[in-house]
Amino acid sequence: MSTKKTLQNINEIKLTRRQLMSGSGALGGLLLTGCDTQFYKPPVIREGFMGVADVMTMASQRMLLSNQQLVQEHDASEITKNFPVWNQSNPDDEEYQRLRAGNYADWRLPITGLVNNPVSLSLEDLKRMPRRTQTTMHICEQGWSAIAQWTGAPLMSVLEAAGGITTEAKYIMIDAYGGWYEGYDMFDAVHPQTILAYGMNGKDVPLGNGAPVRLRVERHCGYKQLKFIKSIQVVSSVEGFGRGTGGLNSDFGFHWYAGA
Ligand SMILES: Nc1nc2c(c(=O)[nH]1)N[C@H]1C(S)=C(S)[C@@H](COP(=O)(O)O)O[C@H]1N2
Ligand SMILES: [Mo]
Repeated sequence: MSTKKTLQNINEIKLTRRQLMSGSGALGGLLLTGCDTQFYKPPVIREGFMGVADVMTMASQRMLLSNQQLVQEHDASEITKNFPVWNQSNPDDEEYQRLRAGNYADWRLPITGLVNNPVSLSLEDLKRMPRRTQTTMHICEQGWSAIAQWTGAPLMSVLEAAGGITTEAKYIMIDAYGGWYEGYDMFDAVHPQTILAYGMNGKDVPLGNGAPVRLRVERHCGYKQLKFIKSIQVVSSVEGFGRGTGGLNSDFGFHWYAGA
């Protein structure tokens, strides 16, 4: 089975949480691709790093941020003319289609779980927050890459808007309309190039590229760049999500950590 076929299959399957947990709909034994040999390098976790912060204080952010490398940012002239639309391009989801029909005016992003003040942010709220613009290369594990400029709110700012994380917080779980979900560690959550992007190449993120908001977590392969974001939960364990591996793609045999 080619890897291309494999991810297409993932998208063709109607993934309900129950199916995932019971294991039906499982593909099993997937081939791993470029990202593991070329890009896979486990994160260096130092003892005492996690759970230091009550809220994310300046000091704890510094600790998480020290030694974190930025990926290369490109010149605007290098932007790819026709950035692909890959896999899901328009989630077959009633709520999503309603939000889309209203131009996402009613879209809300709940940030819940191990945060001090759960909040629900509108698109306008996100746009009022600190913003970051970065021109980066997207590397899909299925063998293509393309450069785009992304604008959005740093995930760290969004967590701060929720009053910061609690001492038990270990992972950020993000659900998407259409059934995808992915988990991320705190290093990636507070990485300066980790943004909730609402802008692409100076315009709103187009439908096929994940409107209204998609994640950019720049050190990772394509499948971690979650589109059509629906909700964020801060958790201490990935148990109870899907098949319990911490993300849809790792549920199907890909590396959970897909970064360089
Ligand atoms: N919700 C959702 N997120 C997703 C996907 C998807 O199908 N659904 N595909 C992933 C993969 S494998 C890649 S390469 C990129 C593709 O992003 P693009 O459509 O903007 O090129 O989104 C990632 N995030
Ligand atoms: Mo991908």
